[in-house]
Amino acid sequence: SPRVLSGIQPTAGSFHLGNYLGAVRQWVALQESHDAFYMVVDLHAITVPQDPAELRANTRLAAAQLLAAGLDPERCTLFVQSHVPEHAQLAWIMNCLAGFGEASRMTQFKDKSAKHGAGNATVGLFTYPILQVADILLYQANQVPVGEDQRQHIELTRDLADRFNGRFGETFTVPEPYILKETAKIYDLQDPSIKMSKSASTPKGLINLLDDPKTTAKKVKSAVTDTDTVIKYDTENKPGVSNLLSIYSTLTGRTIAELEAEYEGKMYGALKTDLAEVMVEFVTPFRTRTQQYLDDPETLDSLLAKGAEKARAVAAETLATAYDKVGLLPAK
Ligand code: AQP
Repeated sequence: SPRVLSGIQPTAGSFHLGNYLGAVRQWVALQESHDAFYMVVDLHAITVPQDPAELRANTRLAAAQLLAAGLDPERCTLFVQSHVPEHAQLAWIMNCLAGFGEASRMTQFKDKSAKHGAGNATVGLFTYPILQVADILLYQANQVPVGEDQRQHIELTRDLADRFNGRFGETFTVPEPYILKETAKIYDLQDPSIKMSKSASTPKGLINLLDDPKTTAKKVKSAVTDTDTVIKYDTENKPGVSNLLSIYSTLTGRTIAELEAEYEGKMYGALKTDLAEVMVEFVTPFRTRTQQYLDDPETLDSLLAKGAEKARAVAAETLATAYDKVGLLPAK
């Protein structure tokens, strides 16, 4: 079966709704039909300063949330990026293939480095899209389920795979992005012109999945809409309402058209109250399940160790081929 690969950062505290709807939800679905590899990308996390003890705790927390969201270690390979050293090793090869100019054009780097103040960004942050290239190519992934913000990095991955294959002979599968239109970009609840993001959103605009459900309900109810009164999906003129409808539709499996019909003639308050309830119903069991996995760190760690072993078997083979193609002398 076709292979998918994706990763998520071990964020402090909690995944947010954008992470879940944009990516993790698709991961859960794809494990049924695909040979799926999913990882907690701790090497990406250290591109910005991290407290060592917190990073360790957040890595476990991320894995617990992925399991709580529905990843099943029997159906997918779930692991921690740094447990598979081949990621850093192939990244070096890719660093030596990528142009400085093309790396400089990555908008995620520009956005993220701007937040740290010009000149303060690390070289690691600059090359993190290239580590991502290595992440994907190591597994010969056919598809990469991500949010819209990652599209440019998948393009870079395709370019570098083509370049390597052209220069050294067919080696890497050229992957496709897997981005669902409806949830490609979840917007900040207070500013629907920007994506919901752990670093750009204000706390009120950001739905953390592990927030107290009361807080979540409050955030939904105070979401910014517009001065009109019609509940209609229109991203251009009604970005706030459209964002709420997308979230509502995805979480309930009901179409936008159905929701528009149901809320015809109703006030924004009614939509928000109902969506708040839907959100609470979603996050409450999610919180409980996450806590259950965290309460048993030994099981969690051994599950991640098994995942890393499975991942390494694939990654080591690809890396050996790439080293050989490049002309690195094998150790006797
Ligand atoms: N708002 C979003 N809508 C849809 N998808 C999103 N993703 C992130 N935000 C949205 C997707 O989530 C996956 C994991 O991304 P990540 O590891 O970069 O997580 P993050 O760092 O927590 O995401 P942020 O909040 O966007 O971080 P910053 O602020 O650092 O940039 C990816 O597939 C991503 O597309």
